[in-house]
Amino acid sequence: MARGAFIVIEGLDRSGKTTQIAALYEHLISLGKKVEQIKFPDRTTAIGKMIDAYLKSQADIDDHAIHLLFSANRWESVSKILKLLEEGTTILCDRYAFSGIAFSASKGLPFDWCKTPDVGLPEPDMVLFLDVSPEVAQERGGYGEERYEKEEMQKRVREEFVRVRDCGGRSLRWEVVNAGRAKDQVELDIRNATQALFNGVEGPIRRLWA
Ligand code: NYM
Repeated sequence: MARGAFIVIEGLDRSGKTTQIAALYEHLISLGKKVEQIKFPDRTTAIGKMIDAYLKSQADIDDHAIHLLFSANRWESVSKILKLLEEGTTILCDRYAFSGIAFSASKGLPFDWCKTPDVGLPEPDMVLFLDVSPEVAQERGGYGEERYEKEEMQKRVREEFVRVRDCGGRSLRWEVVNAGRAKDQVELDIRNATQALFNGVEGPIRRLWA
């Protein structure tokens, strides 16, 4: 039996990730596929609660320490991810290690240092990067109240995402989707890009940057 596909959706804040994941999820359900949505940070765990307090500015945490907590928050989900994939369930994941590097590096932490704690995580079969300019993102009702949700920071993060893509390694499939267009157009592009994965993937799950 083919294993489930591991699909990650990345992008700036307000790029439409949550809406698009929900749409793809509904599409897969309508096709009778086994599919689960996950998201990082997962704010429900003990580590996730510390991250949540940090993002809401209720706690101050050193930049290095919070970076490691974001990574630890992924590692604590690895057994669940592998189990779902082995059972043949497709995973749609809202943010992953790529956000981790892009956001921390944009604060000035060394790029390679940022990458190290995530080396060896399950590698996605595809990363869909929803690309939107910070200006368009801002027009979409403005950013929220959390840390990082400012146009200046988002500009730097977008640049870091390009570096993250370029360090992806040979096997990583990274598709850029122009997310500055109407929701339905973006939805169609995402469906077309991921269609070949809907029936699962042959072969073992690879490890990120390992
Ligand atoms: N974020 C997210 C990071 O800084 N590092 C990470 O590893 C991850 C996964 O958290 N602005 C940032 C990006 C977002 C914020 O994400 C919360 P969301 O998708 O709004 O819950």
